[in-house]
Order: sequence, then C-alpha cells, then structure tokens
Amino acid sequence: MSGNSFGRLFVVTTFGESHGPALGCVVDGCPPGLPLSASDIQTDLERRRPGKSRHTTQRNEADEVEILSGVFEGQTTGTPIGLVVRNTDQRSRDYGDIKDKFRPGHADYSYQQKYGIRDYRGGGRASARETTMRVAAGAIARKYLAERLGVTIRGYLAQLGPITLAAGQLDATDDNPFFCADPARLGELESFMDELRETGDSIGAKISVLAQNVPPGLGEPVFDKLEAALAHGLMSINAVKGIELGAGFAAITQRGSEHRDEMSPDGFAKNDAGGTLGGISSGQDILASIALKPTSSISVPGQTIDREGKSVDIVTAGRHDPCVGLRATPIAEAMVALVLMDHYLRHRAQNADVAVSTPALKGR
Ligand code: EPS
Repeated sequence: MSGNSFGRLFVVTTFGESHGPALGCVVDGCPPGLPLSASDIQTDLERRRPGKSRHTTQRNEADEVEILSGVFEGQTTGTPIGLVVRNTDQRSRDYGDIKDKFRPGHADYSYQQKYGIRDYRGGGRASARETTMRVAAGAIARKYLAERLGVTIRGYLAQLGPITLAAGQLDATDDNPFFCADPARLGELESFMDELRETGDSIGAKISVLAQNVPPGLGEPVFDKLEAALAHGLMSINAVKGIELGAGFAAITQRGSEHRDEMSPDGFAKNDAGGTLGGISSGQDILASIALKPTSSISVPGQTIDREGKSVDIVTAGRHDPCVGLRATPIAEAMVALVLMDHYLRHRAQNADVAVSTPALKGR
C-alpha cells in the first residue's frame, strides 16, 4: 500500500492499524533547534483521543506518545523524528460478525477489491484511528509555525447535522466535547446527540479551521497552489466529502464586486478569498471548511453483500462515533499545520533572498 507520506520538504509518513500493536510516524525535514518534548505533542493528542465523552466512541485509549528519535537534549536535531503510540484497548471480537461482509458506506468493500486482503478489525488502516499520527506530526508543525512565525491555527465545529453554529468564541472550543465556539448552543448539541444515539444512527458535520498570521507568499503555482495543498491534506482525512475555502460554494452566486476583498493601506476589507490569491497566501486569514459524512458503522440494519457476493443483512456492533465530525477539529487543524509548514519551507528554499518593497497588508 503506497500513499502514506505527505509533504515535500516536511515529510510525514504514517503507519499502523486500528487493532495492530501500535501507530507510528516518521517526520522528516523538521528544522533543527526546535524545542520539542512529548508533552508538546500530547496536548493535541489529548484533544483528539477517543473515549472522552458519551458523544464519541467508548474505546478508551490514552494515546501516549513516545519520541523515538530526532530529538536531543530537548531540541530537534534535523534528523527524522520517529513517534509511536501503542494501541491498548482493541476489542477485535466486535468485528467477528462483519469479517466477511462489507459495511455499506465503508472502505471495507473498496479495500477488498483493491488488495484482495484486509485487516477487518476496527477498519484496519482505514480506521479513523489512523488520524492519531497526523495530529502528532501536526503538533510539531504547529509548534514551529507558532514559535517562529506567530501563526495560530484554530478549528471549530461549524455545523452538526442541521444545527449551524457561530464562530464567536474560539477560546471556548477546548472547554466542551464538540469543539464548539458557540457555547450558548451546547444544550442543543447535547440533546441532538443523545437522541441520535438512541436511534443507532449517525450524522455528518462541518468543521472550519482558521489560520492567522500566515505570512504572504506560501503556495507554489501552478499545480501546488496553497488551496490545492489544503484540499489534498484536508480531503485525505477519513470521511471528508467536501472542502471550501473562504466564501467557498457561496462564490457561485456572488458578483465580482461582492466577492473581491478590497485593499487599502489599512489592509484587506474582508476575507471572501479564504487567505489565498492565485494559489499563494496573501496575509489574510486562511479559512478552510470541510464536510464530513455520517459514520458508516451504525446499528441501523441495512443491506449489503458478503465476500461471495451474496445478499446479506448487516448491523454494526461495537464502539463507534455517532458523528466522526465531533472529533475531527484537531485532525483538520493538524493537516492545515502540515500544509503550512511544508509550504513555508518550500517558500524559504526558493525565495529567502527576495526583497519586496510593497508593504504587507494586514489580514482579516
Ligand atoms: C473506528 C472504529 C472504532 C473507533 C475508532 C475508529 O474502533 P474500535 O472498533 O476499535 O473501537 O473507536 O476510533 C478510534 C479508536 C480513534 O482513536 O479514533 C473506525 O472504524 O473508523
């Protein structure tokens, strides 16, 4: 299986399955001299880990990270950073019944068709558990970007099923199990999820990520535009079915006079562009949103086929997230961090000597 590496200069390669002994990654290309300890990474892993509230999977993993290489006396050395997290709460018997069946809407069927073999336990490599290492690697990128450039990356739940949410209180997202920045609506979210769980069904969600203080110049025309890289990173997250930048699909009905972000010596007047012009960061905030589909592992009975192609009924038992979107915020933040880090290093490699006299405008 190929396609397990992401990035050109800040290259992250992940490995591991949901019910295997461990998950791991190698981060190659991190600049030397960045202060780094396991606790820098653990903070983000804690935000993503399962089993923290009644609204997510009850699989309880500590997701404790071990740094195997690339750090000496508390600083990165420029050599590959190896990270590992052991799996400790696998319950593979839950998957006995669906071993030879394909969950509709799940990767079970396409993995079988592609490889002729699959680790059916917990979805194997297709499991959302795979996102653990994205978050671990993303924490390193996030730390570098924050310390060296002052970049902040904050995500939030923008929509849960039919419930649309405001982004007013970004500082509140870590105080609730939804990463919700609209705390007045928490009761509504709790009731929605409690009722949903009773039905055994699942629901989709929208997550938005805002990156601020991103310097202008990141992104490589033409095939590696920053938005193309963001789309690649964000669309590679399990269950993501759509991405928008800035005004996104609302741009379809806008006029040019409405969409354009006017400029003055005081900065950009607004941010419909979502932070890029011509595939290059403009200094405006990066605003990316993703649509996550409802989880396919549900206890609502459905129709499928078995390995012989015979029609069978299916009900998924076990511990699952009724809304994968609820845990996707730190994952989406991590992918944005990986993209910005990789493109910062690429920009620096080619353009470190460029001197520009045009002032950098303040973003929105
Ligand atoms: C997942 C199925 C469940 C989830 C898992 C993602 O795995 P299991 O059946 O082993 O409990 O718990 O999520 C995580 C464990 C995690 O860390 O995100 C799936 O099919 O995607």
